[in-house]
Formats: sequence, C-alpha cells, structure tokens
Amino acid sequence: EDTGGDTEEQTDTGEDAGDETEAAEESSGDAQTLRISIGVTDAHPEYEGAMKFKELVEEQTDDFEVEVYHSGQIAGDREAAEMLQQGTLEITIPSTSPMVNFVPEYGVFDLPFTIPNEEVADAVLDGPFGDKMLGMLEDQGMVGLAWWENGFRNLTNSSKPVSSVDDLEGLDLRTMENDIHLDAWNAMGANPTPMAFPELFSALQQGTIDGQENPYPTIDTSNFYEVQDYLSGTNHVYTPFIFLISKQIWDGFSEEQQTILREAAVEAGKFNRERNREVADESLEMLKEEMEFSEITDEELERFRDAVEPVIEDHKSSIGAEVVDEYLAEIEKHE
Ligand code: KDG
Repeated sequence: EDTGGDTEEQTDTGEDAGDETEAAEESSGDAQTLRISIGVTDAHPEYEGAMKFKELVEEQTDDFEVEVYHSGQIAGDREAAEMLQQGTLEITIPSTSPMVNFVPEYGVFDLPFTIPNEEVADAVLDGPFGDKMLGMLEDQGMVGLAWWENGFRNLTNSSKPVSSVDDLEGLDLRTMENDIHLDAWNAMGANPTPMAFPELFSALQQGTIDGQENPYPTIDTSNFYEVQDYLSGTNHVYTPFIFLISKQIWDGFSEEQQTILREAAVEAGKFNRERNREVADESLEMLKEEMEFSEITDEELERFRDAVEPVIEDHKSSIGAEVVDEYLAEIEKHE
C-alpha cells in the first residue's frame, strides 16, 4: 500500500524518479530496524545487555535502529532461531541448549557439572574453543557474534524441599528443548518435559508441572518465586547465551557495518556478564526470603554427579567425541 501511494509522487519529482529511486532511499533513507528477541523480561540482565547493544550501535551509526522485544513477545528461543534462518527476524540471544536442534556440537555446554565457575566459563568462551563454536551455526543460516551469560542453573519446585538426588523422584520438571537435559533429569529420577520458555510461567502457575531450573536472575525477574516455594542450590550446569544474527540479513551489510555490530555485541556482552553476576547475588538473597532454600552438600553433589555420569558418556557420540574432549581439556586448562 505504502509504495503504491508513493508512485505518483515519484513521477512528480521528475528526473529523480525511476530505477535509482529505490537504491537511494535504501542508503540515505530510513535506518534499518534490527529487532532483538529475548525470552526473559525487561528486568533481566540480558535485557540490560540488549539495551547496551542498542546504545552502542546507535551512537556509532544512523544505519540501524535497534528494537528490543522481551518476554518472548516475538518467540521462544527455538522459534526465534528458525525466524533468523528465514530472515524474518534479525537478532536473538538464546541459551545455547535449544541450538542443539540445529548443531549437535552445542551439546557440550549441556554436560552437567563441567564448568566449575564463571572465570573458567569466560576463559573457555573467550578463547579459541569459544571462537570455533561461535561460527558453527553459519551453515544453519545464523551468525554468532558474541557470548553472553545466562549462568548456573538451579532447581525450583512447588512440592517439596530438594536437597538430595532421592528427593527428585517423580517430580515433573520443565526442561529446555534439549535431549541431554531430558536424559540427565531422567537419570536423576525426575520426570522431565521439554517446553519453550514463554510457556513456562503459566505451566508453573497452573501446576501442570512441579518445577523448573534456571539461573537465579531468571527465577527472580520472571517471578517464578511467586509460584514456586522451594529453591535448591544445584548449580548443575552453566548455560551461555549466544548472540545470533540472521545470516541472510548479515550478508547484506557492509564490512564496516558488520564491524560495528560485532564489536557492540561483544562489548554489550561484557556488560551483560558483569550485571548478571551482580544480579545473581542480589537475586539469591531476595529468593532466600521468598522461598525455602536448600543447600546441596558436597557429598550430595557427588551423588548428583554420579547419577548423570552415564548420560555424559551416552551423549559423547551424538555431540561429537572430539568436541567433548576439546571442551573438557579447555576447562581443565583453566581450572
Ligand atoms: O532470553 C533467554 C530465554 O529465552 C531462555 O534462554 C531462558 O534459559 C532459559 C530457558 O530456561 O529457556
């Protein structure tokens, strides 16, 4: 409709009309909109990072206008990634876990109890191993620009305190759409179901599931504590966020534009990590007041590890034994 209406005006302008009009409008006209889809709310450090990205990009160029859509308004992680493939969405910053449905190697990050702390996570992700993993989605139509932080995941539920692996027996848990997570929770005795993040709050509220697992900032900012009474400090896995842009769209940008976007994604990621760590501490303090908190003793943690050990072995071949070994060696190097 818009372009139809413009046609007459264009002919009125005389000489400028014709083939060149469109090209001229694209380069000197309106900025291109880059929409970012995230699943978490606008109170989450991921949103703060996305707003930092917007600020960094828009202060350097008039070529882009960044819009951040939170709370799964556009889509959940997996669906958003599919939109990137089709070129119908520009950017998403998902957990790596649902990305195993596109590239199985991403499963390394889902192996429970492998990354011991944030410093090791940074070293692994910011080194050659992380660089290699970042490029792996290109064949799938997505370009990875930077690693951000989701963080260590912790269990919540509405039915009972969980301080040992035996307490998991029969608990209905939501997991991300990822086979390793499903198998791990099965091995620990729970009853897991995969579900997209935007559906999670109402599933917890309606009691169709008993529990879920996410980092403290998410349990806090998505208000899960309002519908979950018990929190367990399981820290069972560290999930990164990966900053992804549609390859179709990316390929249409100049080198200069690509550099601006890449640098802004990395810089905003540093800010996101820093904020995430501050918020994780604050959130845990707050959650301890709202929920019954169970610490997991080292002895019990050993039993969680033992339960999932066969899952790690099982998935080595589906992920790729070489990638798994490389990942574990990188962790050891930085521990
Ligand atoms: O914005 C990120 C969320 O969409 C999601 O990745 C959060 O870890 C998450 C989960 O449990 O789905």
